[in-house]
Amino acid sequence: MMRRCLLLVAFLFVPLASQADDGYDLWLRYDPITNEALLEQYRSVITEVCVTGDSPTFAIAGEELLRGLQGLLATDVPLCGAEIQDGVVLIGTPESSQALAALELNNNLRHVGDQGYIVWTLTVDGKRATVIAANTDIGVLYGVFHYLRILQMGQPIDRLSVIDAPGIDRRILNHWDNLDRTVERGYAGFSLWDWHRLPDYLDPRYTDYARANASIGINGTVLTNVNANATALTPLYLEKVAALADVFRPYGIQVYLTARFSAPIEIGGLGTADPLDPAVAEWWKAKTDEIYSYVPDFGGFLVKANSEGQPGPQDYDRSHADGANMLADAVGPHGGIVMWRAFVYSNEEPEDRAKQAYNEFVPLDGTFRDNVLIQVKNGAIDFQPREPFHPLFGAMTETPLMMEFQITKEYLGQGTHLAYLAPMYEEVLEADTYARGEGSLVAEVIDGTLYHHDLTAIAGVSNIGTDRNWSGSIFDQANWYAYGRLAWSPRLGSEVIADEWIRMTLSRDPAFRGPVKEMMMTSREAVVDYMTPLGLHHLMARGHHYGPGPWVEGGPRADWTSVYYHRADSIGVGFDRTSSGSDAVGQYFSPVREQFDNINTVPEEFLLWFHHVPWDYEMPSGRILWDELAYRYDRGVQAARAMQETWNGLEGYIDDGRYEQIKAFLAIQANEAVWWRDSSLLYFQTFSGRPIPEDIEQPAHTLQYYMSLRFPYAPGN
Ligand code: BDP
Repeated sequence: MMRRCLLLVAFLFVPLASQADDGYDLWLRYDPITNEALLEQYRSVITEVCVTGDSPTFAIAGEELLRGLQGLLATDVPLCGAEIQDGVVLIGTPESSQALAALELNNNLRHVGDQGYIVWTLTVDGKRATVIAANTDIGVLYGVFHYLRILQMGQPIDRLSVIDAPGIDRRILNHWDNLDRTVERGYAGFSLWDWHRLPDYLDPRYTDYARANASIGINGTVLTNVNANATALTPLYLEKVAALADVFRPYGIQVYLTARFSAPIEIGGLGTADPLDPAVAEWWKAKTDEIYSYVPDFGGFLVKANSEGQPGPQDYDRSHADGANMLADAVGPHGGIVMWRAFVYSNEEPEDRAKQAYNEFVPLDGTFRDNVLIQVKNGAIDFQPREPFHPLFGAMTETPLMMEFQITKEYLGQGTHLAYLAPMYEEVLEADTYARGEGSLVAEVIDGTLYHHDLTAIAGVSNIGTDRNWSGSIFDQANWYAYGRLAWSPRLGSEVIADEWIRMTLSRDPAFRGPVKEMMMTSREAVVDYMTPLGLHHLMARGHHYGPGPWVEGGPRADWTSVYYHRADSIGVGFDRTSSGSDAVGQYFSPVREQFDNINTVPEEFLLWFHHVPWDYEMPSGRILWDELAYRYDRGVQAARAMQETWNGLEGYIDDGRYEQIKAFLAIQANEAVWWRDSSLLYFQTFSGRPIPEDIEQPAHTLQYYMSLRFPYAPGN
């Protein structure tokens, strides 16, 4: 009955060219399974592959399945013939396969929507089969990746009953890529988008990029920087955008662009960009129609407006809603959306920066078009090593909010430090806003369940560039991976994800996996400790943000200095955001508000975020604050050294190329942790006037030395 089996072209069976191991293959290595018993078991369950559809996406799914099986089982798995055999892996939809239609899977497929799938062990035409079925071909592709992950995880496959669908519909990467190929806050080389050679030259990496993203369920990409350039919207560039969209489409990836709000002036020849001016609205409509003529499934616009010098509706005394709605009306008829960023704060505004986004957006709730999402960073300041969840989550009931995480580690050690970010993402997603009483998690705001929104999305600021290993460092690949996995399943634990990534990317050897997982799981906390312990934040160097700069003051904006945030003086340190200070706590729901407001109940990790605390304040440990601060900084250093030591003991488990790079980067991290600790303590000591506890290593240099360091060409600026 399997007459629709697709004959895949023969080159699929050619072994992959062996490459120098530079990490290019990411988590899609499909290294042969070496456990003989497992291998035998898998080989007995899997005898052939049947691809029952014939779209480009089906072809990709079939190719991936064969490629994965060939790698993992170290044998060629044939395609099925007209009659299927025991052990067939059958992929398709009820439309593509009569056999699947006959199985009456519809009841189950009803639950998986247009992106989910089932992976089931079934009897098909009297034969033992593994069925990967979905309602759409993209669902099938996702199912194939899930199935291959099961094999890579070494799990049993003889009685599969997986049913899975994404928790969030739009899972998007935000590339802060400029048209000159520099990447704002990029630490992995230049932009992948070779604009100058597009559309005529299609770098094979575009395909590999799409494949890697599809493997973790990412289905959208904003190609351009939020600090936008209107040139990207001109025909010359739209043709290039269309070429990329054509490559990405069969992988289920939609393209989005950033819209520079002043584009009607800059490339449209108008005298204004006032969103309520009919000529402006007309211009955007025409421009949007033009974009859709190039990219029929264009996703929509991401907009940074009236923030950090970007133009916006407030330049014309209009609101964010006026601006967003004007664009929403333009993309709406085409099915597009607008992602309007809440990352707005103004230097002219005397209000605590942490409060400004909430103050701007909450009053606008209910005034946005249905196809507008507000894109909110995880915390109210800016992607710091640790921030309390943004008070906007839960505070807007009528408007869908989407999460913006940063995958690139602008504030967590940039291109070298190991900081596995999934625990940080998880911490925020699992935070309870109490917006509708206990159990109103941030994850439920984002996945639409809390306020019943159908439009759901999540964004991660990409850490991908032209470096051969994509992310600049091997461990940073894990953050791309983890972002995708959490975007698909926001409640999936960070430890599970670490486990997957290690097995798929590095090694399946338990003697290796255990210690490496431990390194990953403790890494982000180490960074918090040696950079910004106890709720300190925004203490990095000016501009490039590389390295410590707690002394940064003066300059164009107070809210771009460190002293604005730590407020150290002879009495103590920390930002008083309590009800008697800036009252940022007032933006949270009870009882979170009261918990943060009270120095006795505020979680220790947010102490100095919300409170200005005397140097001699007695901490729960029994130490005074100053000593505790010193121990936290030192704890971070010790943790960085411990990671280094662990890794140094793991030589031989993976190839030398990746091993040595990781080793060198961990050494950089350990050194820079010392730099952060010593310079920060020397600086804060000028206020506390107390000695660094004797049992902590004393700084090797003076404060003046640390303050004199300059890095004029640090990347990503
Ligand atoms: C900050 C970055 C800056 C971005 C800004 C943003 O330093 O480069 O433009 O966020 O998100 O963290 O708009």
